[in-house]
Amino acid sequence: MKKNLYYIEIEKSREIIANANKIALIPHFGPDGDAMGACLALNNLFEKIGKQSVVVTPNDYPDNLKWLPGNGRVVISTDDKQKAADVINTCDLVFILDHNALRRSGDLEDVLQELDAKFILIDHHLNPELDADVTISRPFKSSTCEMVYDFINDIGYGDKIDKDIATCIYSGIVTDTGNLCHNSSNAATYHIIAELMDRGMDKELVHEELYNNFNLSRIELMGYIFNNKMELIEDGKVAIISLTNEEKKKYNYNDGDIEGFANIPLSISTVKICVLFTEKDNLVKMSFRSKKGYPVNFLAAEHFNGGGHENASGGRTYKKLSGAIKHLKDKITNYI
Ligand SMILES: [Mn+2]
Repeated sequence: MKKNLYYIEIEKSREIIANANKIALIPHFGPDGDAMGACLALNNLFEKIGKQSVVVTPNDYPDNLKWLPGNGRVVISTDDKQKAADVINTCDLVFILDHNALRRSGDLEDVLQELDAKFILIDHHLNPELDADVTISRPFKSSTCEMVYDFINDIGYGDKIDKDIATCIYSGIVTDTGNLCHNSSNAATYHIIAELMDRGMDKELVHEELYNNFNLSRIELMGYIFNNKMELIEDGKVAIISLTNEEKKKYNYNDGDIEGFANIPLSISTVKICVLFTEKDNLVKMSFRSKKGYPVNFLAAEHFNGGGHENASGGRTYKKLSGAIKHLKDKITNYI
C-alpha cells in the first residue's frame, strides 16, 4: 500500500527525534497561547522521555500564559540574547511551531539560519516558506496544539500525554479558536478535548488562569477603547478600533493586554469585519477578525503586508495611524 505523505513525515520525525541529543522548541514572535502551548507540550513530552529540550522564545509573552506547566524553564531572547543564542547553538533538532517562516522567529532568525541542525515544522498557517527536514502543514486545523496532539500520538508517545501536556494542548486549542468560536467546527477537535480531560486536564482551571487573570488597567483600557475609539463604517458592517502609543502609556499597557479586543465588535449583529490598529514603535500593526463568509486573509495580504487565517489575520504598515486607517477605508469596499 502506498503510504500517504503525512506518514512519511511522521516516520522521518520518529527517526530524527530518536537521533537528537538536544531539542529547541521555537514559537513565533509575540508568542500566543497556541504557540506557547505547542512548545511547552512538546517540551514536557521530551523531558518525560529523557530527551534534553528547551523552549526559546523570540520575545516576552502575556502573563496569563505564564502558569502553563514547564513555563519556568523558558528562555526569552529579549531578556538574554546571548543565552538564547548559546542554547540554540547546542541543539541538533529544532521545532518551528505555530509559524512557518523564520522571519517570524524575530531576533532568533539569524541564529536559526546559521544553525546546523534538523528542522521539524508543525503549523496551521497557509503556505510554509521554510524548507524544513519535516514539514507538517495543515491550514484546516483549529490550532498547532491540535496538530501537536496528533503528532505525539502518531510518533508513538500517545500514552505519555499526562495532565501537564494535556493542559498545554488544550490551552492552545481554546485560545486559538476564541474559546471554540471559530476554526473549530470539526468533531475531531472535541474528541481530542474529551481525551485531554480523561488525561486529567482541568478545563475550569485552564479558563480561570487564561481569562480571569488580568489587571484592572486592561479593563479600563477596554472601556476607553469601545467608548471612544470604535468607528462603524460601511453601514455598520465594518468596525475599526485603534490604540496609539500615547494611550498605551496612559493605561500601563503590557504586551497581550489587547488580546481578544478585535473579536468583541463581532458580537454586534451588523458587524462582519473588525480591524484593530495598534501603534507599535514606528509601525502600525493590524488585527483582522471576521465572521464566516467574510475572509480577511486576502485583504491583509494584498494591502497590509500580512496574511493568516480566513477569519483571523494580521498585517503591518509603516504608514502613520491615520494613513493606515484611511487606506483600509479605501480598500475595504471590495471585501464586504
Ligand atoms: Mn495558531
